[in-house]
Amino acid sequence: MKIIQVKTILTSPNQNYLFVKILTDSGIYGVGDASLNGREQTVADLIDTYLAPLLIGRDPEQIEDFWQFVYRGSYWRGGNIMMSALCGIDMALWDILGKSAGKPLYVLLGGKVRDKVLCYSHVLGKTQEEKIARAAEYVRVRGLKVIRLRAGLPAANGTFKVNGHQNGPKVEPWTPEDEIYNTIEYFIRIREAVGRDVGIIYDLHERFSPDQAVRIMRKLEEYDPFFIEDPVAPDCVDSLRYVREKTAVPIAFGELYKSRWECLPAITGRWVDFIRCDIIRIGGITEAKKVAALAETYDIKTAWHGPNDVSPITHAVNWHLNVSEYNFGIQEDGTTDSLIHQVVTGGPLYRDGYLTMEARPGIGCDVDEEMAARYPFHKAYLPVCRQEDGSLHSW
Ligand code: KDG
Ligand code: MG
Repeated sequence: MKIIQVKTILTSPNQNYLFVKILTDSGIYGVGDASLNGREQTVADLIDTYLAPLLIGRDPEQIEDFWQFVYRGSYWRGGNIMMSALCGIDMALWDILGKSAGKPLYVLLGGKVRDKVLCYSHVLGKTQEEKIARAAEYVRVRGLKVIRLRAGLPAANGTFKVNGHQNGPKVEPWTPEDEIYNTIEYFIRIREAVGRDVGIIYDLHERFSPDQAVRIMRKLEEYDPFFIEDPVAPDCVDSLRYVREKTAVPIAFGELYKSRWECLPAITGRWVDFIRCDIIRIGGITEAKKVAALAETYDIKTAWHGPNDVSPITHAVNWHLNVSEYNFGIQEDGTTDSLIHQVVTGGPLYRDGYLTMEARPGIGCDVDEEMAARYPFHKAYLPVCRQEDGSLHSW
C-alpha cells in the first residue's frame, strides 16, 4: 500500500478546525485532526508545503518511522505548529492501519481494559447564579458525576468561536485579586449546590503565580476538588513543584506541553496526579501512548485534554486511548457542539456520566468534505488579558 494524496481541510462550523485526509492506492484513506485554535492556517501551510510531499509514495504502515522522520529529521524540533501538523498525519496513518486490519484503534493499542469512560463536562453560563443552577441541573438531569468550572471565562462572551475577532485578539481585563476571591467563593457555592458525591474540577488555566495558586488551593482543600487543573504556567518547572509541595489538592497538568520530554519532570517528580496533555499538541497517538506509559510507571493517571476546539476525531482518539490504557483517570467531554457533527461523523457519545462509542475499524470517524466547504474557514484569534496597569497577562 502506498500514499497517493494528502489533503488539508480547513472549516469553520461555529469553531475553526483543520483536518488531514491521507489517501492510498488501495482505496483506503485515513482522517486526522490538526486543529490549533488561533493558528489553523499556519499548520495547514506546513503540511501542504513541507510534509505532504514527504508522504507521497510512502508505506502508510510505517507510522513510527514517519513520526521520527519529521520530529528528528527536520532538525528544528517540536513546537505547537509542527506537533499539530504531525498529529493530523499520525492520526490519519493510524486510521489507515485500523481500516486495513479491519480493527478499531483500541485493538491496535492492546485491546480494552475497561468498558466505561468516566467523563466531565464544562458548566457554562454568564453569571455565577446561572452556572450554579446549571451545575445542579447537569447532575440531576444529565447524570454527570464530575463537573468542570472556571470562574473568569472570557470565552463565554463568544471570543472562543469564529465570530468577530478576526483582526486581532479581544482584550479582556484581568484583576488577580478579584479572580482569586471569585474562584474560592464560586467553588464553595457549587459544592453546596451539588453535594459531596459530585466530583468538581477547577481549571485555573495557567493564569496564577505560584503563591496565588497555593492561596486558592489551600482554601479549597476542605471542599475536596476532584483535581485542580493547570494552576501555574508550564514555562518554569519549579513553579509546579512549589505548588505541589504546599498543597494536598490533586493536580492535573499539561494541556500546553508539546512533548513527552516537557512532561518528564512533572511525571518523574510526581508533581501531578493526572497528566493532561492535548493529543494534538504532542504529535498524536504515537506520542500519547508513550506519555501514558511513562505516567503509568509513576502511578499517574491520564486526563487527556478534550475541549470543543478539538474535533470529534480527537475525542474519538481520546476514547480509544481511554479504554485501552491501564492508567486512565477521566476524560474531558467537549463533544457537544452540534454543527461540527454535520462535518465529522462518528465519535464518542455521552451517556449518564460516561462516554461510549460504536466500534468501527480505525478511529471510527469521517470528514464530509462537501459539508466542510459549506462552512468556510475564517481566521480568528484567541483573546488576551490585560491587568489594570495595562500589562499583558496570558489568557
Ligand atoms: O483553545 C484553548 C482551549 O483549548 C482551552 O482554553 C480549553 O483550558 C481548556 C480546557 O481545559 O478545556
Ligand atoms: Mg484547561
